[in-house]
Amino acid sequence: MILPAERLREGDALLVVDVQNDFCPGGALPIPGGDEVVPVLNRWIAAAHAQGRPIYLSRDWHPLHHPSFSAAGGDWPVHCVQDTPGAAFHPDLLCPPGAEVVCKGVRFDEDQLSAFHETGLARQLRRQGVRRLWVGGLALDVCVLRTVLDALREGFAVVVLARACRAVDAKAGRQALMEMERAGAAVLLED
Ligand code: VGL
Ligand code: ZN
Repeated sequence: MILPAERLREGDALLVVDVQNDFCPGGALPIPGGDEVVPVLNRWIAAAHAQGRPIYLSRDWHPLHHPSFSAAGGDWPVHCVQDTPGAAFHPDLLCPPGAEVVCKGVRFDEDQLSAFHETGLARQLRRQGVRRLWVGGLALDVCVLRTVLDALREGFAVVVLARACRAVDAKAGRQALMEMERAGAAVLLED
């Protein structure tokens, strides 16, 4: 087994997507096995922190009236409302000092499924000299997919930590992995 610390290099950063209570079992929009990504991601977070690599944690951070909610004609139940327990990161997720939080889904007029969608993240990463992103989190077939495709479009190399992701829909999750690979991402199946 190759440890996370042996893989992260200069120019690498870790991006953890939406590991929040509402996306875990018992939450408002539970993803099967969503909480199982936490111990896997914690190993990567600890390694990145120990090596001084940048760590970014995105969070879905919706206003109370958000266009993605079904009451407004959107696809989803009410979830990840700002400052509610459901919007908090999973309590076991490591959030080391220096980790940056990226808020997404804050707009009143449209959803932001990608952590890059009008958040300024690409520019910030370039400013820090980041060239490659290691990405895991929730949900594989929704926000991880959109985030990874945007990262590739922005010119970053991407490694998807498949074991650190779970999908809303298992079949869509497998398709998402193939789509990200086709777009140029590497998919890491072990660790
Ligand atoms: C997400 C559905 C709605 C996600 C966010 O983080 O994957 N999914 N909002
Ligand atoms: Zn959302």
